[in-house]
Amino acid sequence: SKWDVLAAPRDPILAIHQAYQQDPSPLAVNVSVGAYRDAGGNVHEFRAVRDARLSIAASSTYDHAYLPISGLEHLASQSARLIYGDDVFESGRIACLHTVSGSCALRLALSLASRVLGAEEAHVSLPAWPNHVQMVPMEALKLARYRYYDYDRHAVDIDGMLADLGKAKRGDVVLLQACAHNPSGADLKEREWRRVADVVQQRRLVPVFDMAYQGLASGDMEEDVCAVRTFVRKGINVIVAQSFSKNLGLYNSRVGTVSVCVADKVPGRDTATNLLSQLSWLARGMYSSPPAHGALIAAKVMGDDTLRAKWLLEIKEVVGRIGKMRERLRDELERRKVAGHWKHITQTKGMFVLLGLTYSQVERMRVLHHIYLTGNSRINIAGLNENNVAQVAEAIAEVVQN
Ligand code: PLP
Ligand code: TYF
Repeated sequence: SKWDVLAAPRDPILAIHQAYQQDPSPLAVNVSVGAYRDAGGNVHEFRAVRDARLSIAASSTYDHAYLPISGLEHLASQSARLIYGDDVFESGRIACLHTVSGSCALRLALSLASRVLGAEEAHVSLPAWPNHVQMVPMEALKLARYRYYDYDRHAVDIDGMLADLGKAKRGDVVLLQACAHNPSGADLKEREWRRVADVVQQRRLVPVFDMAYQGLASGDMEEDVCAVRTFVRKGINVIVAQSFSKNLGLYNSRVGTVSVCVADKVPGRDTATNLLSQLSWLARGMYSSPPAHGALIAAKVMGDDTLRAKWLLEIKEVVGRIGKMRERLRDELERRKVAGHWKHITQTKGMFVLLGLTYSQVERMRVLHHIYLTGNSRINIAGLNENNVAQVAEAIAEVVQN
């Protein structure tokens, strides 16, 4: 019978996270799913988020009515300012919609490109976040891959990337991660982004930026958005999917935005408003309207000078701890003289690094050492702390030698 279906493929990252949760060993270490953990190993609540959450909870009234399809306006405008800067925001060339986190923002970005802009193919980095690969055909786009990470050099393959994008067809989507590339942690330098922007402009591609880690690469919000702003300054129309899961630690509240910035204003036409209505129409068919609670918290943090300053300071602390753990891990491996390349652990950015282990070494890490990393040997650096970093290094040493 048609109801007798096979199981769907599992999410390769969340499946490892689940396996960790089922491991009773006190030695088990979770470096799989990309959530920021503090020095004590707990998923972290930002102090500014806590303040905003408590102040909202203390109010004697609470509006449970639906948000509009486009979500919380105050969240959307704060997000657009964070991405494009105040000047571009005030120029009236931006459509920004509050969405159900970065995932729905991405889905809407692809949907707009496919259904409204008529794109037929989407180019995704090699390697990529698995959801990129899954979403593209779901929005009726053909999947193409461009070279991104060179596993031998442990760095971005900029020449391969430019060569592959140079073959894209006019109107194709190119999906770019703005900073802290998942899974490699390897980002382009500003001058490399300018070269990519040249190709995108020449070939009239539709750039979709996935920005799930703004602030968490360099510790600075502006620096981490330089790719998007490079494109905008060049006069390229861009679509941006923004997530607040990581940089506000609001994972299960599902807060994000999708925005479009158009370079030219057509006289007599309000293109930004029309784009917002197209995005709203797509969101209506997908989930109607987004949830409010996390967005109220996020908008309060970003819109209040004191809370915002507190937040930006804490982002720097978070990035500082990640940087320190990158140094600690590299140091522990080099001290043990483990064969392999470990320099890139401190040269890459954000939460992730690809260790360069084989699939069977990763399996041995899991089965023998209770260390849960994804099959491509990606570890979440933020899952490391002083209590487990030596244990992880020791396990890597063992699997490399055996
Ligand atoms: N894009 C990338 C590369 C991610 O790592 C994530 C993180 O989960 C997302 C998008 C979207 O996340 P969310 O839907 O939690 O905002
Ligand atoms: O890559 C990660 O670990 C994060 C979290 O389906 C995540 O982006 C992983 C898988 C997934 C949703 C989020």
